[in-house]
Amino acid sequence: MSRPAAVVVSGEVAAAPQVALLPSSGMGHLIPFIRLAAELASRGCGVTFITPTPVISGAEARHVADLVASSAGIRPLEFPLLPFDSSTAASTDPFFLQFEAIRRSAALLGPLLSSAAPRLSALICDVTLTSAVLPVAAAVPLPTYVLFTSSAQMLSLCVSFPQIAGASLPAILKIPGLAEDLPLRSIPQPLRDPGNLFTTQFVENGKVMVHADGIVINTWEALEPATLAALNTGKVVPGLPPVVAIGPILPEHSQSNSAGGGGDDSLAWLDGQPTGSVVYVSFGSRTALSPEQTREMAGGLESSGCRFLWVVKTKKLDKEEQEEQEEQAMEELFGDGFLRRVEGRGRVVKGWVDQGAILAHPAVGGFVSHCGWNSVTEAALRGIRVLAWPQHGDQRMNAGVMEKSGLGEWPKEWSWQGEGVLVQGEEIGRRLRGLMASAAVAAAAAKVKEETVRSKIAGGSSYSGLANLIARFADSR
Ligand code: UDP
Ligand code: G50
Repeated sequence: MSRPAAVVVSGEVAAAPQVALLPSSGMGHLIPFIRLAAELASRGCGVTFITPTPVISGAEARHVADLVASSAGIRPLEFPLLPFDSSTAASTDPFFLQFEAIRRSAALLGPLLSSAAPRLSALICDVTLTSAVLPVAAAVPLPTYVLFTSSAQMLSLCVSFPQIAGASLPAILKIPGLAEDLPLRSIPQPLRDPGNLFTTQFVENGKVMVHADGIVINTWEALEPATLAALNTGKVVPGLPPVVAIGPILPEHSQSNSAGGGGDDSLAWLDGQPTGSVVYVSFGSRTALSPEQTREMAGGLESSGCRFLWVVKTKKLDKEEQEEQEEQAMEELFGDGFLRRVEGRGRVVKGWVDQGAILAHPAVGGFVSHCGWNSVTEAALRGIRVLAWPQHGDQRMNAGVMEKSGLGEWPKEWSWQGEGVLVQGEEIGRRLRGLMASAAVAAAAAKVKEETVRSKIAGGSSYSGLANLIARFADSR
């Protein structure tokens, strides 16, 4: 792909904006940054891609290496972190601890940003780092935008939570400016504990969002029109900078070939399956079902009668997964004879797959998903109907947005992680059969796809959102 070296601003040729991107940790935060880097480069921006090191997962390291190798327009910049003693931190979640390690190293960013060549026009930093990074970037000085990697509804919670938070939260939360109530059971679990590290970061980030030059968000007008309007008219909190919807940030075609870690031939298997027949099953990059729930899932997929491609995770971090004794663990996990009984119509894979490419494959028609926000956006882009089974974090809120769009169904009574209630295989099979047989859901999902695709092509809302953003970068040089 050829890349223009300059952008045209009101008839004149201006120097290309130079944008630094600062992701945090976890594939759900890294992948949208990688995709944004590719979109910005393809629209003529110079991109400096900052990587806080060491990274905590093998998938993260491979993805960054692939991005840098794939595009001459993207310059890598390493950001070595200070040592961080996590033993006294108020969380054991490896991703929250990595957010904290990056936040505590933020002072080291100043010299990196001010000495970058060519001179930077703007910084886009991950939402999890906002309160630590904004003051450092302001001192450079460098205009700073936040990439919000979740929904507009989640952004509304984030910016209003500092006011709502207190010793006890009501069973139903009211977010200013939003028509719908939010049940307490749907918000990320750590937020119910005011002392949790995630809560501290979330509140600090929410408070300072008003000081950013803009909030770039991976959603789009057709998906969350009322919420975006409320955010942009000061109804959620007054004084918020422009919330610019540019989603769905598009999957990179070349991105994950080597990131697969080698050997995944799921796409070749899909080539042999009938159109729209396969249900893809995945709970994202950082969520493992319990062994008992995994066995019920196996029973559910078997009894549904559907063809399926199931990505199984048994550990939160991929490093730990590689250490496991795989062969033996698999048979034990699913119950005797499962793999033999579903042979031909079902495929189980362990490790990384190219989900963007899988959801784009014509054989795939359904998705049993934890509703990580990236997964929701990828399913919408391809019109894949979703059976939502949120597990933790922002996933219940995401499932709510997904269901409201018409893309799929969310059995709200299904438990989430830590509740210790097993969802029975028969129930999973029944809901899945119902979803795949529903003509109404198929039609609604097709409509979501059409609106989503339209938002990304020339003249569409997200296409224009990104164009306006780039014009602002150019102005600030
Ligand atoms: N993903 C992938 N292959 C995998 C697992 C995940 O390509 O085996 C991608 C997926 O397409 C998405 C991201 O990783 O872009 C995961 O983000 P999401 O927000 O869906 O969930 P999380 O992993 O953060 O819970
Ligand atoms: C992880 C998680 C819950 C959760 C998110 C996670 C989000 C929401 C956005 O990444 O991405 C967000 C995260 C952190 C923060 C502010 C906003 O400090 O378990 O909601």
